[in-house]
Amino acid sequence: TPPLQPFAIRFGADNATLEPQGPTLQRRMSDLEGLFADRRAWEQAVADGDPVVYTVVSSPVPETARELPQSITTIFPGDTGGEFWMTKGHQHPDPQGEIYLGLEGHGGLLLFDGERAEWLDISPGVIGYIPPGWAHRSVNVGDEPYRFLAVYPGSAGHDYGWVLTHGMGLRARRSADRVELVPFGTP
Ligand code: S6P
Ligand code: ZN
Repeated sequence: TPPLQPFAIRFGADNATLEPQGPTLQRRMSDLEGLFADRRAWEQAVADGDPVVYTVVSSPVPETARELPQSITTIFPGDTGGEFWMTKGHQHPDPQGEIYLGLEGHGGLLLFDGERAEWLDISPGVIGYIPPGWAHRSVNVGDEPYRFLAVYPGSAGHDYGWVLTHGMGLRARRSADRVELVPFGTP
């Protein structure tokens, strides 16, 4: 693919869309198998309407080498077995950095390099930096939709299997009115 020509991309009025827009995707509860600690609660949520947990809308910039795609992720509020709704999480097979810019709501960026886990609070106006080699997952810890803009190298790729094998180091659980971070193995 030849490089694109320069062009402007605008946020929609609700910060949930991009104009012009490229591919979009929706991930439902059934797409998140094996990710929540409480499998029975996950099965119940799938049986109970299989809700949309998050959506991703992308700009038209393609995921190809040397391009710099962007996307807005919207995670809806909720928890499954006490674990806040979250993205699947992934590693970049080609270790390259990425940034997230908080747009709406209140979330967390969970980072795991296979040994160390880090948690960054993300609210509107905050940039979270994801260094090369750190798997990343986003979590909505509020009671409204959490939205962020991601900007990432087009050749970074997405490895979802890595998270299934290695976990993410920590889980974010609802505890009274706050977020409790617990070790990954804790049921
Ligand atoms: C891409 C970037 C985000 C995520 C999106 C959904 O590198 O990190 O656009 O793809 O937040 O998360 P996931 O884990 O389902 O790809
Ligand atoms: Zn990524």
